[in-house]
Amino acid sequence: MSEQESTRTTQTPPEKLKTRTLFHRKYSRGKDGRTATPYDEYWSFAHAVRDLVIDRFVATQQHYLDRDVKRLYYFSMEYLVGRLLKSNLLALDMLGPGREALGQLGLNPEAMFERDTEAGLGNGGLGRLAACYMDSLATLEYPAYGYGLRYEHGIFRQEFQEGWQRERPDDWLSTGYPWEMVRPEYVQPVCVYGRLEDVRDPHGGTFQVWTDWQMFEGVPYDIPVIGYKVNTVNMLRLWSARAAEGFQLDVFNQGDYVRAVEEKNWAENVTKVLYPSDNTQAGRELRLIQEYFLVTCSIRDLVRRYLKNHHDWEDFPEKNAIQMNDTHPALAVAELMNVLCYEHDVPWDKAWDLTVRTLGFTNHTLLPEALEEWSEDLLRRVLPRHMEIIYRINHQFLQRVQLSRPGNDALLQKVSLIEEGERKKVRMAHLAVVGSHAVNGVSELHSRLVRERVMPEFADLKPDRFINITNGITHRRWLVQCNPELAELITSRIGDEWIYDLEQLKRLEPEIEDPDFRTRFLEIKHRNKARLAEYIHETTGVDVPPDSLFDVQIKRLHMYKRQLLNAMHIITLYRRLKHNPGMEITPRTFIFGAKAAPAYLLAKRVIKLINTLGDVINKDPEVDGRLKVVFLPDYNVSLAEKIIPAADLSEQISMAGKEASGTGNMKLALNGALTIGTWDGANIEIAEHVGEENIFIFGRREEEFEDLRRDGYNPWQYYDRNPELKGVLDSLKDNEYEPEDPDVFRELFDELTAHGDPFFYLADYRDYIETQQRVAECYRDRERWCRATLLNVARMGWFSSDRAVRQYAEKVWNLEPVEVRDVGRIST
Ligand code: T68
Repeated sequence: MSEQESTRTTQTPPEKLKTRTLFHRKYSRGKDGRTATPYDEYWSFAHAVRDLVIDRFVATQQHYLDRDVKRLYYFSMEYLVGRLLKSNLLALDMLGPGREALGQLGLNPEAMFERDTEAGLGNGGLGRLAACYMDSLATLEYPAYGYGLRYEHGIFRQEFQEGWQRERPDDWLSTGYPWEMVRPEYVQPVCVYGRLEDVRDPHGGTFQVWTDWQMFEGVPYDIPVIGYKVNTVNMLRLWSARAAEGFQLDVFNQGDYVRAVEEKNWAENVTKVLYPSDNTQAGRELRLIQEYFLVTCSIRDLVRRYLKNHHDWEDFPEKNAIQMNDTHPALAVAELMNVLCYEHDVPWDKAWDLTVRTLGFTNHTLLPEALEEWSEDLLRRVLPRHMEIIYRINHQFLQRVQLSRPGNDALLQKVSLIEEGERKKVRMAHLAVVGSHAVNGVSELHSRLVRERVMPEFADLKPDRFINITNGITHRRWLVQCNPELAELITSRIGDEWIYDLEQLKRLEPEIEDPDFRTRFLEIKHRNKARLAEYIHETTGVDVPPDSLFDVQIKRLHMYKRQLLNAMHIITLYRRLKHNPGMEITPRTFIFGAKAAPAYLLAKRVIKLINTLGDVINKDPEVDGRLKVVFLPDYNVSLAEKIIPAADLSEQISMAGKEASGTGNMKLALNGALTIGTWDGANIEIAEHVGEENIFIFGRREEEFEDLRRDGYNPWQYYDRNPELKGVLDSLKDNEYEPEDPDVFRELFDELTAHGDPFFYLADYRDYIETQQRVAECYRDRERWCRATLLNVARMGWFSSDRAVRQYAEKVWNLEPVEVRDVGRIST
């Protein structure tokens, strides 16, 4: 096909897509209609869609360059992108034409969307937040780049074997990934290890050079990020590690071929695999190298871009903002200093001023086990120059502290970047706070706790630096795309303005009084549930009644998130039914999705327990289908898109003070699920927005746990005083559910009793069970339930990531949107 032919404007959008698909089938895949596999068809169609954005992509980048705009660089070790075929079509306003084109080609659109590769380059909320923000940034026309790592293996695939989690490698790249474009011309060199050596300068002084390092390279792969119905196409640039060209030539030349190839392999290991733990620090050398690799490649890349238009450093913070997604990229503080001072001869104090004005830091957790600290030995061995830089930053910082709060040695120890002790450690959160002009938490409560509990000394020294920006979600994926019928119903009532400005959903409120509106909403929910029930049947063989209350807990498995408390509710109901099989009960289907970190044995035991409960309860004739328990394997973004539109009840039951924000809570409420939740993270703000009468909040508040702890919390007291709770716990101890292995749940029992119940399950148990009772009663009153869910939908607009990103732009990045107008010919 000639260039002219491919850009002919007389073709309709479906025709154009069809022509391009056939073109790629032939010229990219070398296939025809007889030989093409379903994968070839998918690949060709995906490329056809990709072709449609290229003009905008090129125009956007050119526009940024010509106007020399300020850019945001989002640094994140994780991006849970999910599938892109449908979302890209949606952003291009081509979902209908896309379906039509596929139909004309004799292909099934839904099967094609299911075949689309899911990029699972993250663990949970933090990675998914990064993906939501990329979407909002492009849609709101902010000049922004995501920088991350192209892990060869993303988050593991989860299978169950006799109820136990088994991990399998995720091979997302094995068949090629159609959305990426490799850019070998922007390769960056990376140095690690080696030592600092004193060298004499010509004036008789000495300076230090970093020598004997090992070098490898970062190769960038770009994924376009398409703004919704705008010309802006930003990019996510992911770095892949490889041996440097001409690598170890000397070793090759010495004839030690095998060793040379082994070392080549070493470099390629750097981006081999995503560390699969959320909210814990891996503490491994390779992880440190990954973090540095991200930071050094990205900083060198953005500095290169800056120097295209600039000859000095004065404007650097006016043209660049870097956001550190947690402390994982906190070495950016030291690396920016390294690049400015040692490679571009910027004087130290000047470089420090530029660095602080450029960087921002988001904290996502208060859990002590997640706060990153690297041993000084390790950091010095891997990055000797950076260790020196960190010492110098610390020295200057402590000097300033001493000036403003003289004679307070305890304070100096507390805020130091270095934790003294037998083995010194570098506190990455301190490095990030000292090196940034803004530090934010991700919900009101969490930001307050960052200030008051984690870093009170810093908050006292730099009160203006600490701010809050509550998380948000992209409603384009999490409503328009995953729940198209609800989206259409909304549009039929209030027009489609809400897709651009989610707060417009408020205009739905008067509609709620219309019985026809409510009926249609209930019908949609029912269809979504029936579809999910079908999926559950296909994947687990369990039949669940679509009329039952779909009670959903989907998130990483963690003791603080308390999936086990949910399981204790299931056991409570089951035991009640066994004692009184004729009792009235609201039929419920409990749906779980969660991966446990492979080394988190207690969490894996909770998975085993829930699977065991499912095995027992689902086939117990006395239960008679009134309770069902399913644990869907391999929870990921695509599965979330199936579950969320079908949920009735959203379980957000973490111990208060532990869940920094949560974002699943927002997605579920937006899709018409009611929340049962604790006073934690963004739940509190959701309650404020939807009204406390439209959400089920229970349990103790964060301050109450502090008091309980101080007064000596004793879980046995709860055990002894509440016979129903005792029965539930004893059934775990004695394992009434899997008699062949009598001790399998003993550890869970011990955790909640002898080990002190660190997440206060027993303290919240009674209120949880009573609140669940209220949920069950409310659900029976279909009218009341329906009004409450619709009020949730109508009042969740504030939780859009568009709002969150605007707040970052204003409060942290000082960033303006830029309309990309002159695209030339757009090929859609
Ligand atoms: C989550 N954190 C918070 N961490 O738990 C959640 N950690 O409350 C919040 O809504 C979300 O961040 C977004 O702000 C994580 O997801 C990780 O995944 C993680 C990964 C590696 C190391 C530590």
